[in-house]
Amino acid sequence: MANVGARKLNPTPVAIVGAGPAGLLLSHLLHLEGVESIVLEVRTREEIEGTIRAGVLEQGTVDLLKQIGAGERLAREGFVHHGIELRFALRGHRIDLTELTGGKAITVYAQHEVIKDLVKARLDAGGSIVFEAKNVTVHDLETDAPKVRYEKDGAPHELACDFIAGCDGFHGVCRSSIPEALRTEYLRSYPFGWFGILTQAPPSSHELIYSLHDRGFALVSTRSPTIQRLYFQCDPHDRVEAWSDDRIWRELRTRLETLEGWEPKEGPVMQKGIIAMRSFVCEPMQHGRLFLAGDAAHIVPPTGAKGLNLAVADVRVLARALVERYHNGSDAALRAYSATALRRIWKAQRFSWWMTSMLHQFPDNNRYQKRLQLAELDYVTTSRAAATALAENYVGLPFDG
Ligand code: RFL
Ligand code: PHB
Repeated sequence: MANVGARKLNPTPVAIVGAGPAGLLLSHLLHLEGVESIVLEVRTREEIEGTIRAGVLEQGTVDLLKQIGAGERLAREGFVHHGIELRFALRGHRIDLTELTGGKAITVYAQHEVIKDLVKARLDAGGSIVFEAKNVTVHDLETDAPKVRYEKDGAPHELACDFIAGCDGFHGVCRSSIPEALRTEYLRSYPFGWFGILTQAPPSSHELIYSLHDRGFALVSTRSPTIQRLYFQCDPHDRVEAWSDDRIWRELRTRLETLEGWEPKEGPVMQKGIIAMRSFVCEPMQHGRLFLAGDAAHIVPPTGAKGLNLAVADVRVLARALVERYHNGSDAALRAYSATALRRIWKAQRFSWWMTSMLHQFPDNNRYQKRLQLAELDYVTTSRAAATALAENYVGLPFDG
């Protein structure tokens, strides 16, 4: 990487592509340390603030959002959960996250609410977010004067900067700007998807329920006292229209049944969709002056609730490295960015893969493998050591671990 120590500060030191959790948080973390940035987002503010995605925030994510002044509504409206339930063979088993991790918990607070809070924090601080930035391309990555080109309202723009952060998600343009010969991609696809619904109903449970049933996985989550989020394993090629409300609730009732006759609280389905499941990592996460963060560099299946939290962990490392660069003139942390971030990413990959493997029906699993799955669940719910391993991963590994 070329040295920028002697150069005058660029008017836009850091160009950030993508206003998801990664891009917005990076921009705010940098701002708080006196490093300015511009965020370029292809969608409108209404679209990014309305996209339904994740719901579970790790303890470290919550602590960080509070620390940077974007956690006030989260503290008021988020639901702190101290445990989760694993349900299999028609019985529920509680994992006490807080007791097993020495006081940590998770918070259920929708990703689009985090986005609203971060957009507000950026705009209140005078930050600049260019919405509807079309045809974004990144250039001269291997020089010390990289550029981002884009169109806004039909007019072309060129942004000169010192560094580019590719926070543009899995389908963005930044990752593919790293020459193919210089990156290695690791991919695992799963032979199923998740059918997700939002329903207008009271909570069915005060903690999340992850259930393995002969017919497949189901998950009970929540959003508010009146809106619930539930998922069930489905054929990834299934059609959303093939699922009427009646059929959805019949499937959920079956997959969540217990010996005591547990049933979810039902209501009208307000939104439904099918989510693909994959595990993916791109290495390295940097090329010249381009640094990837979040889904742009890696994807996990949602079973471990790690995607958003990993994006947060990445930009924390990246922000620190950029700040060190600007404050002390040292490139060391930037050079190490990919390797530092990947240590935690691969652990989250392992956890997400493990939760997914333990809790889903795989079409080619034979009887033997199905019994192993049940043995794994039995072990996790009866051994304190195994439950602790789940709990410490679920609430989130240390940022620097
Ligand atoms: P995002 O959120 O995809 O944001 C990328 C942004 O970049 C914009 N963009 C571009 N902008 C300019 N030019 C381009 N060419 C661009 N291309 C794209 C996009 O419009 C977008 O605004 O990536 P980021 O910031 O890395 O954040 C990642 C998280 O969004 C993702 O990992 C999570 O949603 C994953 N996830 C979960 N993560 C959790 O931590 N806990 C959960 O409980 C959880 N549940 C989930 C999930 C993801 C789900 N889906 C739909 C995949 C549940 C679901 C159903
Ligand atoms: C959610 O509430 O959307 C959610 C919860 C737990 C997961 C994934 C998604 O593992």
